[in-house]
Amino acid sequence: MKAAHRHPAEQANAKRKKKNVVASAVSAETLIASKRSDSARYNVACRIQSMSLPLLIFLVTAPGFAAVPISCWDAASEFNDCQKRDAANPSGVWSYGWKKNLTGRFFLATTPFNDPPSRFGWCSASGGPAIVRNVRPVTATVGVNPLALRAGALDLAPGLRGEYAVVRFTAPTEGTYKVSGQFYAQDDNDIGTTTDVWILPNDNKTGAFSGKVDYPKGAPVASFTSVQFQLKKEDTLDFEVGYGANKDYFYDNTGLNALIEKIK
Ligand SMILES: [Ca+2]
Repeated sequence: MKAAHRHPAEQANAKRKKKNVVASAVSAETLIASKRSDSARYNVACRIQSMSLPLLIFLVTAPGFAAVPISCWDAASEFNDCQKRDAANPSGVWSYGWKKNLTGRFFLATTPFNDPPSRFGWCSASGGPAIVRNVRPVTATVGVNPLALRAGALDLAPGLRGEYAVVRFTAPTEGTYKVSGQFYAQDDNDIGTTTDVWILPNDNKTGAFSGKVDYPKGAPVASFTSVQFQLKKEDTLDFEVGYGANKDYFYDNTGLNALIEKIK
């Protein structure tokens, strides 16, 4: 039925419904801006920010389109470090930990890593591996042969005996997940990062992404673009960093940017 032929009361209802949808969209964006650390709300942000308001209104009001099947997660911005009021590991879809070898058992890194004012995170009881973020909006310079940790950067450091630093994503539902981002050298000094880097589905090398970061002699960045994984609920994707072919963990700090999108 065209709007012009509607009963006046029905037209008024339609206007109120449209107004409510717009108000909901605006309030949802406001909510997300103030609560980015909450994964569930951040997922809503990704959905809303990726579409225009008219499209959002259509999707919310059209029969059968009440739920928008798009979700995304960002490893660095959602990192829940030890100095936060709601500090937790695991935190939502994310767990931070380590393995003795690439496909071995996953151990949670339950020891807080505190290096104020910039670096906070989690590490093993021995201090390494460690998963740390620069929580400040300026570069953090660390050490004599300096490590320059960019503002907001997430950093994975392998262990002395070849233990892998791991950021684990656990799929909240079954589906196809697209992963894009990069591992990159944080130790951009004379010695530099030399690491082997991986994205491992369910602790398995089959179907995994693998690369290496070699600041002194090779590529300082290992990028992964739209790599897809078919995951069941509770399946895992492990972003892992090892000490590389030189079997030396000194100056092996490796940055991680990873955006995960559930595309169907
Ligand atoms: Ca190395």
